[in-house]
Amino acid sequence: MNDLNDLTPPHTRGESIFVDDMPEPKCMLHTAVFASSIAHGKIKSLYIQNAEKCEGVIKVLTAKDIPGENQIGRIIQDEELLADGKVVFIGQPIAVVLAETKEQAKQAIDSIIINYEELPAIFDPRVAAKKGSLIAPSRTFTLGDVDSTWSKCATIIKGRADSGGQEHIYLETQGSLALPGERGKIILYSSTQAPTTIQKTVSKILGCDMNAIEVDVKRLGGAFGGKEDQATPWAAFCALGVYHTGRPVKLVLDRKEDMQMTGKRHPYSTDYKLGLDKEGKILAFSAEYYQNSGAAADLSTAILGRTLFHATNAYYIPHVRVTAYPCRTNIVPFTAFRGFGAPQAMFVMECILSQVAEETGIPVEVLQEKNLLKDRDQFPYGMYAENCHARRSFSKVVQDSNFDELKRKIEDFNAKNRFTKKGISIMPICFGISFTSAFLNQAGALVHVYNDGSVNISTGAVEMGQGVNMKIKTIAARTLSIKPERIRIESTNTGRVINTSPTAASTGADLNGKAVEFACEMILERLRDVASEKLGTGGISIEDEIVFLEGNKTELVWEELIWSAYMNRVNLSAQAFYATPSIYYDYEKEKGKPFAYHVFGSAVTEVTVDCLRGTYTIDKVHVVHDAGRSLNYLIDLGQVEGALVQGIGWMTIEELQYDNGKLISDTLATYKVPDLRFAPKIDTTFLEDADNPAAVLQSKGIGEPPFMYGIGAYFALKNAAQAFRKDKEWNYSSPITPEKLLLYLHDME
Ligand code: LUZ
Ligand code: MOS
Repeated sequence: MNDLNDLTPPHTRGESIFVDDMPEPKCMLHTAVFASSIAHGKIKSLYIQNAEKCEGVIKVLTAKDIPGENQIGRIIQDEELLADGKVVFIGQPIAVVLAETKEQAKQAIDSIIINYEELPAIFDPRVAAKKGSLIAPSRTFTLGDVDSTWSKCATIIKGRADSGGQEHIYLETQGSLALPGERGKIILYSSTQAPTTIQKTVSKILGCDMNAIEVDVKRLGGAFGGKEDQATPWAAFCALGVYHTGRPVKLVLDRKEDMQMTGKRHPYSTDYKLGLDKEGKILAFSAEYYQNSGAAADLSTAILGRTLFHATNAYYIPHVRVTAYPCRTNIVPFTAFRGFGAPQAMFVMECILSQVAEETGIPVEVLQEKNLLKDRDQFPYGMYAENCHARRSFSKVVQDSNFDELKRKIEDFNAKNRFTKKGISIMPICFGISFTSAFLNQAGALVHVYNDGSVNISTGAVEMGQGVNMKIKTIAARTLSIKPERIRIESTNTGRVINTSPTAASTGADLNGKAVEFACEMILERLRDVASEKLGTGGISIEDEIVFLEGNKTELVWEELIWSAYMNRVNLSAQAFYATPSIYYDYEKEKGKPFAYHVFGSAVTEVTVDCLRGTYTIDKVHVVHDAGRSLNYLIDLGQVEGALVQGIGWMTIEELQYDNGKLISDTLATYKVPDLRFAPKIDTTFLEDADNPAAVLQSKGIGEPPFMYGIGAYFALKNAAQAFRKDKEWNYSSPITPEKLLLYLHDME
């Protein structure tokens, strides 16, 4: 019994196979992508003939070579696979060279001649909104009556907050390998979170049925949302290459190409207004969010929705009106990224509370505490908080971190030190679990028990380092009551599990795990009948691979039971399906119950700023997180820590820099991500007694929620900086890079 499909050992030994590690088939072609160098314009002429004459080049693909529809838009059909006549962002694919070697393909790119007629481009979402350049109509959520409440407020504040984008920096860049099959079939290996999206889009591009396309995904070297929609073009180019040449085709982007050509987290710019009573209780909140959606919809409209769903974060506000605009600009389409629009909204809410604290003198943690959600509080979208741990996690993190004493110590330190200042913050979170598009909340599983008792499981879940395979193995082992070592998790394959939803929205284990639980129960049911035949009627159970009759141990063990089932011609395969019950949403009214449940938690962040240099360290973060009943402590701990550090990166050092729509921070030298030394000490506690009846084995989704603890770093840094410059107005703009902090500290703006 080996365990080679588990996460850790093969990874650390370098044995795990990713797309680029697969044995290369004979006659495989390599590719290079020719992309737009202007942000907006007409293609007046495109001359590829010289490239086709280059050594080793077999063919150059352009829009003309697409036999089906030149369209990759999933929610809105507004994105061409290959630019046809006009380009709308820098990095937009125009042609793909197929050649015998990667070097030959890359070299041929230089021989392509293109002439553009440049058109005016838009990069700022507010400018886009003013010009009516929207991806889709705006959406507005309302609760209570905002307009008549302002006059009842003791304090009203207004302001603006801006947050930057974020590059995913998955370790494995985007890529795909396509193999020709018989009678038009194409087998695609792809680094994607969404095998069915690839299958469907490729079939549309090629003008064939979905059953002609098989997508297989073993694992990804990270994704973080970046491969929910944006894995498609690379797979489509490979498939198109197979279609035209009959040869295997591979395309794996290098880091720079990946950074230049693929979408990132959406930057947002937001205007807000908030009113409170004398005691600091929030009465009314309004906001307009301008999402920089980029040049095509991609997942922007769904992300915009999640922004509105998280506008009030973990707080209860009785009167709300929030509107969000998906603004079309001439930048690579922005896409899903861990949190999916919620971090942007939650950042705004904390900016507001920080500003209120400054203007009223009420400490921000007092404002936060006073307004935290409790059971039966209503969200602006109509759902009520249930099993709400907002207050519990907040008071626990305050207690566990010794917040009051820490704060005193920091004030003390700051009084004694002129050029080094410390800061502290608390960041509560509340994140809804379920795809907000209700139909996506479905999953299938296929469980096989071979006649030697070993088990093989396929689901729609994609392993991307988040440990979903380990969780699925745990669920199956617990349900069947067998050793996890007997279970192997198969690749995710559209031939075995169909119509898969993307592994996204922190639902991978919830949805697919539940389908696995159902399938295992179906097999168990049949096995109990087999055991009854052998042992006589009575209550049959299996515990730790031993069959029990009426609670008494018998001689019958798992392997024999399975062999008997096989000899008696009993079906040892089961396919099962799960669809999250009781969720619904009315888009007309913008009301419903979009989420199966919410995840809560709170974090305390401590930082130190060198006020002469603007540099800083994120010293320590205390997290109290609600993981339900964790399926795997180490995996969930890893998700909390990884998400937190990624969130801190978004808020602090990760800065996308554009020059007229061209990304200039397009290497890991110019785009800095947190490393081990930058990461803080992290002290994580999971809430006890936090069962969750709404998900498999009382667990909770873990992938995205802890990302938003990272927002605390921004406000801890503000806290420290203001200990140095008490008088100065803060500009609510993230990331707060050392450069920006230095400018704040020393009037160099
Ligand atoms: N993807 C998606 C997501 O298609 N819908 C969602 O609601 C979502 N939420 C978080 C992350 N990815
Ligand atoms: Mo997502 S942001 O692909 O869960």
